Amino acid sequence: MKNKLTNANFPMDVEGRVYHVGVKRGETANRIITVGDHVRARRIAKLLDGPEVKGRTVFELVSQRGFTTFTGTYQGVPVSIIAIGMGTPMVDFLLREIRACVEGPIAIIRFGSCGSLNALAGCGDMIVPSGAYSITRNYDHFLDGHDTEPAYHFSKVFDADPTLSRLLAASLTATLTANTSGCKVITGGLNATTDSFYSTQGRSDPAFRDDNERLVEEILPRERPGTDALEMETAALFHLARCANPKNPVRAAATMMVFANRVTNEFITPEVVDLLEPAAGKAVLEALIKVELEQEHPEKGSVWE
Ligand code: R1P
Ligand code: URA
Repeated sequence: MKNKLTNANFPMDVEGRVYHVGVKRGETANRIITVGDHVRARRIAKLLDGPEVKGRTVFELVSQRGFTTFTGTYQGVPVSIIAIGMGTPMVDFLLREIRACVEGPIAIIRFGSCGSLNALAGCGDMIVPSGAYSITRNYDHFLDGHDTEPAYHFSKVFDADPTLSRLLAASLTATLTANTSGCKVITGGLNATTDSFYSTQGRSDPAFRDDNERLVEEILPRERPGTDALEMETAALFHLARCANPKNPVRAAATMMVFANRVTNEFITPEVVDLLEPAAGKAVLEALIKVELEQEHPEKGSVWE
């Protein structure tokens, strides 16, 4: 049997499920945490209300395209946690498809990992950026006769939602000070979102021509001073939130765990990740349920009812 497409611009199946994330109306909340790693998503989902609150069970859906959605309530407030994998195309799928399934405003926090360019932000610390920009590889530079063009392009900065970011920073500071030893929360700097973990993050690889030897130490500080973090999704989220129809706004903020310090070359240990992820995840949930959302429309027949 063929699926009937109700809208050629926005394919959904006969049940109203979006094509990649796989959810339908009532399976995602207006408040969303998005992460890369599905193990991290499951860890956070364990903090959601259980059967002791109105007999609730957490809804879970793994889509064929690798998106994992958990929806339930946290302290009685509907929230979704969605693991998307890596990279900006996945952010585009996520935000557009969730928008098509959720009525009213959306608040979304990305809870990711990053490489730190700030000597003060060591492994296990948290960064809450005030804005994000993209660094993308200029394919043309690598064509014969075009190597005078810059090899990498820097976008302008897209701001995080200031209220959501303030709530997030305050919540992380309060929770992490109580739960982990000596974890710092670094606020106010920028995040660079790259289209590669390797070339655009200045990691040299003799297997390929990347022309990136000066990118991180020299070009980036000159182009965008005050950059604390390098990762692969946040600028796409802030950019698309800004482009959302104002009748149906999207408020977006982000926080990143420092997994690699690019100044000192340290890398986080699994033991620190095991301690940090649930503690920071709790802080992110607490910030997310505090932000005020105008005209929240609880969906009839939703999975959290
Ligand atoms: C690269 O290892 C991945 O880690 C970071 C980057 O943005 C990229 O997705 O975030 P996550 O840990 O959320 O996946
Ligand atoms: N995620 C990234 O994108 N880069 C790092 O160095 C670490 C985590």
